[in-house]
Amino acid sequence: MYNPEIETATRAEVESLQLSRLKQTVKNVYENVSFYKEKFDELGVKPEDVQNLEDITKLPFTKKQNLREQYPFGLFAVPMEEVARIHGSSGTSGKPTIVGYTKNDLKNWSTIVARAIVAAGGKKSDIFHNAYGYGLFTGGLGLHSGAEELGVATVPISGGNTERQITIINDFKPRGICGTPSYILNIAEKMEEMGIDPASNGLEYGIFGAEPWSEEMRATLEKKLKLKAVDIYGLSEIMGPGVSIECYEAQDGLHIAEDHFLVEVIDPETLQPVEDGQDGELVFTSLTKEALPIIRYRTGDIASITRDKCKCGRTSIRMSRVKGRTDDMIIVRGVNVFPSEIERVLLQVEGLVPHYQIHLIKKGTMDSVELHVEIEPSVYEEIDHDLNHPNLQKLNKLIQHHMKCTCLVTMDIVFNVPKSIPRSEGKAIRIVDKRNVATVIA
Ligand code: DLL
Repeated sequence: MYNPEIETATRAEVESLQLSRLKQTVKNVYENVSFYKEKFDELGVKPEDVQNLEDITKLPFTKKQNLREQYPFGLFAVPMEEVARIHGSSGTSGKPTIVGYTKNDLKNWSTIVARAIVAAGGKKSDIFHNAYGYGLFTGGLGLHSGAEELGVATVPISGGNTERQITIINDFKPRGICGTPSYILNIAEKMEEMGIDPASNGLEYGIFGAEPWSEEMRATLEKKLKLKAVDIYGLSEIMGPGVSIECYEAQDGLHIAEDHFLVEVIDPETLQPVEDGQDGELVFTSLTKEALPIIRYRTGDIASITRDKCKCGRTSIRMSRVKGRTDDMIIVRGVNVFPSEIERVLLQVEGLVPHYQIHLIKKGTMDSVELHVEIEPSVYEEIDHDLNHPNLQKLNKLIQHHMKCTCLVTMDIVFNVPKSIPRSEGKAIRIVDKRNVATVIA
């Protein structure tokens, strides 16, 4: 472990640290961020009203919309001379959400990510290939700073230019790699096309996240690349990558860095807490951030938490894989379904490659869903490039059947020829909304 004292602390120790940091954070936002002062005053709550962790429920929520309204720096709690870096997340439309870090914030973040890399199986002696995009996106620099803090030899390749990535991987033989699962899959496939066995690169662990992915995608990546794939979660508003990470030993739930982030899980409709083990919306409060402290941030991400012991010995609360975002959930004839659930089913169907897109269309006045899947090249040969081939009709029925049994939805299946579904170089675009103009929901 990178920091065993914190990572194996007792619940009482963690909660006592959280409470003192929470009190400090609440006082800080009340005194330094007018948005929070107004919100607190509206609710009639004062910083002194927070005397234990449960008192957090007295505080207002923060939403992405609030950050947008305060664009770019309205929620910053420090003057610009104390801000050492600015990041942002690209929204689905309009301006990005802007976040800032003081030097201390950056130090904390890199320590948290160093800890995460060790949890994922990383060692100081590693070469570490970082295929997350560098730039306003927090993925590239977030992993980079953590890897540097740990002292691994970091390759700051960023996303894109896949052939060059492959040459570098082949020549440098990194032990660790990180990137979005969809982009790493893209790299692995390109290797196959180039006649390189992705399993032959000596990779031992992969740190994948920044987008929803399924256990089936994990199995695909682990098999193709012969590595252990762990899930890393985070969001710019809270910090960036490293809010939580799975451990190499168990790969069973993501350990939350609770010394820096306080987690709640709420019902997105009633806003009331849900029981451990129940799915709900993740809500985080930052406990140490200086430039952009944030209170009860509604992430829109659906997951559950557990306090059960993990076999790795870490004592933190763990969150489940993120099922999806509330705003990515599609409703097909009254049934709610997340793209990741569709992915789970698709990846079990033989004859398809693990790339797909969900198109929302209008049929007359009704909303309808087309599931675009891509045929494996060998199958495409077998059916003589004929998309009306009876074998495809059989496959169509099979997919429909699985969708109906597992996701409880009926949708039209559209077969695409090999290599025609766009490949990701960062976060994959899974939903294409064609109901009005051709807008894309990223
Ligand atoms: O995606 C930070 C990050 C970078 C995380 C690299 C992991 C690795 P944003 O661009 O602000 O930040 O997007 C945050 O991405 O609210 C989730 O909806 C989604 N997300 C992030 N990690 C995961 C994950 C980065 N492991 C949004 N599984 C979050 C599912 C994830 N969704």
